[in-house]
Amino acid sequence: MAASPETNTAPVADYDVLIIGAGISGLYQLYRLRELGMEVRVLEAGSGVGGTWYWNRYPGARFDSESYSYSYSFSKELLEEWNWSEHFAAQPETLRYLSHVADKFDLRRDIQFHSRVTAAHYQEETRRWQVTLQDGNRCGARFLITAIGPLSAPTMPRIEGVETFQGEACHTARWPHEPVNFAGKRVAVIGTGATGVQTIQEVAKTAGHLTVFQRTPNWCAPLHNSRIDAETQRRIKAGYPEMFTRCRETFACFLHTPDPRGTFEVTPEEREAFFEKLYAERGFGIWQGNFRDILTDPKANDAISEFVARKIRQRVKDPKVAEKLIPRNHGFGTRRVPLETKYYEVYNQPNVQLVDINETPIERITPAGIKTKDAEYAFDIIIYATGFDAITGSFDRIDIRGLDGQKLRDKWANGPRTYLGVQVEGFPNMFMVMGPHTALGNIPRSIEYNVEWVTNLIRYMRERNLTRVDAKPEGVAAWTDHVKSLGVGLLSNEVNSWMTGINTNVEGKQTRIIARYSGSAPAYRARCDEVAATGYEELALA
Ligand code: NA7
Repeated sequence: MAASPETNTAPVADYDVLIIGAGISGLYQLYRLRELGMEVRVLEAGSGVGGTWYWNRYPGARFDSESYSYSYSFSKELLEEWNWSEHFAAQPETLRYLSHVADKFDLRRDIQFHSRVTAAHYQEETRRWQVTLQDGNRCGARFLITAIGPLSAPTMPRIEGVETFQGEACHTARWPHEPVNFAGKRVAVIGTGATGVQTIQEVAKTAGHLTVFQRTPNWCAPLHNSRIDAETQRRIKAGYPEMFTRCRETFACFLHTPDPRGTFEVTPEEREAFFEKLYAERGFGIWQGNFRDILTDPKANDAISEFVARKIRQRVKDPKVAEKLIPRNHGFGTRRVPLETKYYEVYNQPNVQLVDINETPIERITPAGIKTKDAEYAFDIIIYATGFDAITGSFDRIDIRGLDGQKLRDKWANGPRTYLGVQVEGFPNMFMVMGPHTALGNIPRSIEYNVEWVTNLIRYMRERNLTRVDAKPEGVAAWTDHVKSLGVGLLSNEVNSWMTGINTNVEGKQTRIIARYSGSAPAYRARCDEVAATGYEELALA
């Protein structure tokens, strides 16, 4: 039986740093800390590296940021040798890439797999963290780095009878490693977020019959993926330095950045032509590279929403179905925009049915399938594309305790409070990579910055024999207020979504919070750089 952290007296293994998670953040953090000559251990719940790309093996899973803009940028050799086969690589390729990174830099020898962290307690006497794993084993370190991802705690729907279903059932983020065959099968998908959309368009290709249970439609836009030919490959590689420079300069580290014009500063014809151009282009341009005011001015937002609604009506043959697929409770881009490949056309297929569960709510899952208010559906497979307990959820799942046994979960009960999204006051020597309140956007770009900032701080401490770093209350108050003020006026903060901390399936996550930093990535980095340049005066170092 696993011992609790209080009673287990078994000797613990000691390290300089413990990193939780071997995803993109954890791998890079390990690489950087090794350069400092530190003893590092990465604790990973899965059986392999990759994080998000390890867990999310669902059919159709792929990037919707351009693959090359999503690579690590720290190694020229790695950039040169890796060939992305498509503009938006599918999950298996991304997992191969991360596995290649782990091999190339010999990272695996410091990664402990099958090691889910259940508790992490700070001990002031030793200025060290003690970490407990699910199997009861423990280890300790001066520093604890959470590289646990903003979207890694999957949530099942709170629907009666979920456990009674007799067929195959799976959450998309816990997809089996073996292929699942849909041919001739009756398949249900619950959920139509970015994951649901990718799953639906893929499963519809082979399923005998697919029924989509939709609660809230999302505004989707075309991905326009294609293979990368040899000449394009050559151009991408030659252009890496400029591309990464551009990603450093854009608002959210994407290749795309808002157009400086306002929606109504151009003629209606110019506006229409610009929207058409964006709709025909690859990737997030229509969301991240649109007129500068579409996410702040409700009228501008209406204009792009009406444009995309027209596209949906053109693409879906049955007008009734088309109307169901058009969002009514939020405007374009105010939630995460799923990028799709023939998603809307799926609903023109004879083997696909859309069930609007606002009209006919799901009453329960039965042993045979799903019972709604007016029908009973039999299924062989139910796919739950029901999302994550986002941003703070992965922290909530670990018993993290700081000074005087204070629980992080309690501290954040009314929403996260952080210093630069990296530290939490009262939790000395703990750093978060991609925690709440940091710049997310094109995540690997943000990860590289975050990891390097943390590494530099640890280097600074070692050089001065400092063993304890904590955020100051005034620093936390100022940063948290700043993050909140940045959210004012953003239409996305007036909408329920994982980005505002809402999850109907999790107790206590029904109130919107400001969990994301919504300023520009360059401004975020400038602030963090300033802190480092002034000798971390804003932190309590000892
Ligand atoms: P999302 O975007 O949170 O989507 C979850 C979907 O599941 C969404 O359509 C939900 O409807 C639906 N859902 C959740 N619970 C239920 C219940 N109980 N009944 C019916 N439908 C439900 O998660 P994703 O995995 O798609 O994407 C998360 C991010 O990962 C994505 O944005 C990318 O950045 C990567 P709702 O909208 O809540 O009405």
